[in-house]
Amino acid sequence: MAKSALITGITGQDGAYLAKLLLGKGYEVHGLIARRGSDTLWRLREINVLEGVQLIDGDLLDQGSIVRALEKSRASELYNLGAQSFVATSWTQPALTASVCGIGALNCLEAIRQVNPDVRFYQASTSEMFGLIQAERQDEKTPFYPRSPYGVAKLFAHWSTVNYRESHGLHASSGILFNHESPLRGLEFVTRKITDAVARIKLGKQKKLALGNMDARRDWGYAGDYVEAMWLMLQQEKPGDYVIATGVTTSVREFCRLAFEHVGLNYTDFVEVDPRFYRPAEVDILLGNPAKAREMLGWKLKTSLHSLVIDMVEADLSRVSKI
Ligand code: F7E
Repeated sequence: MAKSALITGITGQDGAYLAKLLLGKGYEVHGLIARRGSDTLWRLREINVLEGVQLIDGDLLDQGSIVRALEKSRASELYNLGAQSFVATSWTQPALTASVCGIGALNCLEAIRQVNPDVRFYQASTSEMFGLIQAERQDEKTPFYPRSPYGVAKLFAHWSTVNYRESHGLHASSGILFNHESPLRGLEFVTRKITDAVARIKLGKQKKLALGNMDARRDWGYAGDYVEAMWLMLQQEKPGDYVIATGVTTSVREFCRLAFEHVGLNYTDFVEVDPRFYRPAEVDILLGNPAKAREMLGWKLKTSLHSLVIDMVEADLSRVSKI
């Protein structure tokens, strides 16, 4: 019988790539879908997985709906990718962020206990938990110091995952993923904001690009590579926590330079700094050490930042040229 998986946040970037990966491995893939807001199925459509997945109505804030989704899907793996994932919004909607990112994870863990404690659980933890970094390269042993309501909420979810593993013996793992991008990234995040603007400027549909802190540095990888690590974590005999990162840190400025350079433009001619995009507390630099994932999971990074930038710019050129 085919294995069955349930994904919260299936309509997001990672949800779409994970659905594709699991379908390719012969899984039956179910996605919890909140049906709040506008149509968010474009990613599933764009990478041709919408037909293959089964969507179940439910919400991370409604534990009963997660219970029902687990029962209906008979999933043996639950991937909790649902979130209010835009850090800047977490200052204007801190309680919503805490509920969805924090209590949402707890609701998943409780639902597993209720329906079937053998269901394996993946929690989408994040490098935002390191925030004001306490070590030059962050790994699983680095102390956390979140700098945003989002980071704080994710830390609650992370420790709940550890706690349910230790208290109830659940196979619950936490992937501490550093920033990961792709052509499916939302436009509010800086990488996609840049590649979309590069395409619009190149095609004469936009004149300038306004950004915030261009000196912030991130460890940027490709989302398609990172979802593989999620799956690998749930295939291990024992659950655990793993940092997933590239081990290279790059500034927003350098990302801009690479993206504009790909279309033969100089970013300094188009980018303006607008303090409106500054954050109340910034995470200045992140740099992960994925040695444990390499050794224990056999996880390998396949995509370089340079080729990721090119893929994102090309995808946006193609989209913008059709508007
Ligand atoms: O910002 C700076 C901004 O919004 C990156 C989420 O997936 O990764 C992501 O969080 C950096 C920050 O991502 C603009 O201040 C400058 O330093 O792309 P971002 P993020 O906040 O790092 C982690 C791992 C997650 O878990 C999150 O869910 O870029 N920046 N100018 C800007 N950022 C944005 N968005 N827009 C600007 O105009």
